[in-house]
Amino acid sequence: MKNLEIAQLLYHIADMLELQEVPFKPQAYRNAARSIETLAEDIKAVAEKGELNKIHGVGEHIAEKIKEILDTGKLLYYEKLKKEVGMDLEQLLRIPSLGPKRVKLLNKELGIKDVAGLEKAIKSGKLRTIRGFGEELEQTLLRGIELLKSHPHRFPYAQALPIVNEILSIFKKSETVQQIEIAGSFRRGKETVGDLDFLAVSKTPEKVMQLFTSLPDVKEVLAKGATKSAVRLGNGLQMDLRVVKEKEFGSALLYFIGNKEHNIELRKLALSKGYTLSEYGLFKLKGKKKIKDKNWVAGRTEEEVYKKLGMEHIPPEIRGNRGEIEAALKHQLPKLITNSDLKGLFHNHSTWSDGDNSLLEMAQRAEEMGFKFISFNDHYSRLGLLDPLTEKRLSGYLKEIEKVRKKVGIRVFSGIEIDIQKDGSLLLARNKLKELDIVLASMHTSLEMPEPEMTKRVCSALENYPINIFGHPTCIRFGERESIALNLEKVFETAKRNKVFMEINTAPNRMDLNGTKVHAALRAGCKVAIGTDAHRLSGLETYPLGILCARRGWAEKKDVVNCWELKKVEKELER
Ligand code: DGT
Ligand code: CA
Ligand code: CA
Ligand code: ZN
Repeated sequence: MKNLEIAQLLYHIADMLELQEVPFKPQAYRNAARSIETLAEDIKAVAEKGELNKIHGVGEHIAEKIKEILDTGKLLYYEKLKKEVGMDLEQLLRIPSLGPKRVKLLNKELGIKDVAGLEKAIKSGKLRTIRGFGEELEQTLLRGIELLKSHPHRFPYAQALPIVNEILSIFKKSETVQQIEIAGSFRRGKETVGDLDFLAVSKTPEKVMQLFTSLPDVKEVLAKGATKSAVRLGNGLQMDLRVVKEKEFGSALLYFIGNKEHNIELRKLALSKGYTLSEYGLFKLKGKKKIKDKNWVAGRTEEEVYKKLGMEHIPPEIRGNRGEIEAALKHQLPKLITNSDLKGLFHNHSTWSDGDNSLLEMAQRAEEMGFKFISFNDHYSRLGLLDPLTEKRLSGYLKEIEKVRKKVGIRVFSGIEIDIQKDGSLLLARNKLKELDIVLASMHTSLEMPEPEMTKRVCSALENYPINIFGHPTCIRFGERESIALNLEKVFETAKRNKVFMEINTAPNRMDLNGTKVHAALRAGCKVAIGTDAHRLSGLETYPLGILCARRGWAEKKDVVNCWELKKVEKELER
């Protein structure tokens, strides 16, 4: 499934057009990209039906370009733009605080073309000769460059998900394997993955290797051995596959699910209990003698290994050496939430702002999906987005929500998504905001502020307005921009005091807050709310991504507003 890949390419085109100061087109490309990244259906299938231009925001022109990518694997228009721009814009824009405007200025003034050039300009002190580029910004940029170097390209979880499902199903159908599972960061539900790690048990490993290295999307075979191979797919994603013995499958899974820190701690624990643990199994230590088969005590399943070590089975999402081993030894692991614990979905859009479906259609779908409530948070804004809610249209919107309430059997919360302005103010007064069930505040503009100002902006909004949810807190968009500079510790503290819930936004290119940040938010005493940020019916189906983030953050039902009884939700929303 190439949806996210194509969406990202369209975003890159938008950036390049913006740099060239082409009017309107960048927004058109971004709108199309946004629709495609939340499309539930495989875009290839949509193209085959000839229905590309039925996707919201995809007109004749963009549809043709998508077809070209699907048919030929590349896009000449994109290549041409890249040449014209003559810069490594993709990489440069991944640095926090750098937008098209600044990149253009850097290119004009200092001839900077790529990240290396930027780093040189900072280190030689040339950067600060440009107006608007002070010492503080230099530091932010340097940090961003370091981050970029230490994090080579990673793939969003949502982009890897259909690939993983497809590969597992191909192998299961092929009957070359008795068991196959995905390990690594993907299995831990991490929001981005470096590569994919598969593990299998087979009586015919050579057939498994053959099938793996000749999968349809494989572009390059990096290694092909008797029991271990590595390939790279057309989109650049690398995948490893190992075949292990049936007796070792559990211990190998434990090892390859990781993470590394978890493995190291577990190994230490095993030693302290008179065992030695490796990917080959758990063995009883007998003096200083070499590890022997007859000393093998466990390894067939993960459960078996954990049990022998006297602990509960630890869910992969929380394996990170963040206290889970101690908790499992005391049989006090958190009761992590699951998909079926969700009673409702926050943060949804409709045709009242930039969504494709009506309020009624969205609410009915949520009801069909078995939810007990839905909250609408259409954009309330002044500029930028096409057709946002304004003070004038607000009453019409609320009246229609009133009508929808009579037609569905679930609770429909009224609300808006309102911009936190540069100075921390909102466009609506407190008393107006209080008329809404749920005020979700977030940021879409001026994202390049330095940390102290940004933190002040956010905290001041949370202090001074009756906000219920702080939306997509870090503003990260995979492949497009890094997290903004924000002191989350201060934000969590302020949010807790003001009873503001932190959002887990499940747009596939956001997953914001991510798992480790959810963990920090919960430890700071905050509650989290899963917001689907759905702009059409299919967007409602992204909620499992939020469950993953919540689980990685050790969230139990009490921590996640979506899991509460309606009465409690209503009470906690009151101001
Ligand atoms: P990624 O691919 O960067 O998203 O992250 P992972 O966690 O999938 O890392 P990867 O693919 O390098 O390795 C898969 C797992 O194998 C990792 O989670 C733990 C295990 N592993 C890899 N290298 C080591 C190591 O040096 N020591 C230990 N104890 N475990 C390792
Ligand atoms: Ca991996
Ligand atoms: Ca790997
Ligand atoms: Zn938003």
